[in-house]
Amino acid sequence: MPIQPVDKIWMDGKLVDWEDATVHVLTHALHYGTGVFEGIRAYETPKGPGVFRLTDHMKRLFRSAQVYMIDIPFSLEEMVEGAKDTVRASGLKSCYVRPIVYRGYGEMGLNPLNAPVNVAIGVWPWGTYLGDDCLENGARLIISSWRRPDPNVLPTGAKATGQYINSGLAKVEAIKGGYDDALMLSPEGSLAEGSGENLFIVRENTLITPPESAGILMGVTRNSVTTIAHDLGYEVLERKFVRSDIYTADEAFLTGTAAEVTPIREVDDRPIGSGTRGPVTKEIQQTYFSAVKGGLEQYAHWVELVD
Ligand code: PPE
Repeated sequence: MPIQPVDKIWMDGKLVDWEDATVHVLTHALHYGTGVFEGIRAYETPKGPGVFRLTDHMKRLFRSAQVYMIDIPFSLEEMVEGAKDTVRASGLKSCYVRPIVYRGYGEMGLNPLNAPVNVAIGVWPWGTYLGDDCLENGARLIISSWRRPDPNVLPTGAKATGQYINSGLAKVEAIKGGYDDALMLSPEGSLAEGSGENLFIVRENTLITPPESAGILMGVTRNSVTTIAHDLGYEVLERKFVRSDIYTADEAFLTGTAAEVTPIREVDDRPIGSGTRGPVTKEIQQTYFSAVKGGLEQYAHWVELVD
């Protein structure tokens, strides 16, 4: 996805010009993946840009930092305000928001603890993650030969930059095979999640999603969708399941900030249910899109207005 520049990026507490937002090539995180980050979306609402669950995303950023013993030199409130400032400065009505906390320049070697901690927040326009067709008709996925790591190999619950080379292997395998994206298994072989999305399957009136112990990122969208599904009267179970369970599901979909709610139309060349977006997925997807755009009173507290 080519980046479309905007005017400003927030770096270490100040808005700087986009082209000045650079780092040294000996930045620790570039060599060792020692950064933690977030992905957030701001949507156009009747009251101006609203950042969806901004505070919850920033809380996860602090939890990811805690796992890697990174002290973020700003408070939660300062990070929230920094994100709003960056969205405001962009002049965009809707955008993707990317806060990153990373070990900077000044130390080499595997001990990261003496390297400085830098913080940046970038925003840019980002359309549908897997394309408009996937959002409407569903994505074609493979189950990757690359698995998620055991949480004692890499803590999958922390959103660390270095961990994404694992997702990248699965994504490339899928794209090279002509698919839209990949699902990944846990080390013991249950379904975990997509390369950058959480996973749900639907059986009659029940939604099933893998638990944290399957080695997933605890998605904010996964949480929003769970709440929405309950409110719509569906049962939601956190349960491990295997590949034949998704082949035989009535419906399946992916959730993520970038992917939003993306139906799954095919897994490993097998059509899921009707082979297109199912009715439960459609209902949840439409409710989610109304919520993020500030159109539903009961979810208004999720929308954090910039102005
Ligand atoms: N699992 C993984 C591995 C993951 O990267 C994401 C977000 C999720 C689940 C869903 O989490 P949440 O966004 O809180 O619902 N992936 C981000 C990265 C996208 C990218 O390509 O970069 C995102 O959706 O922003």
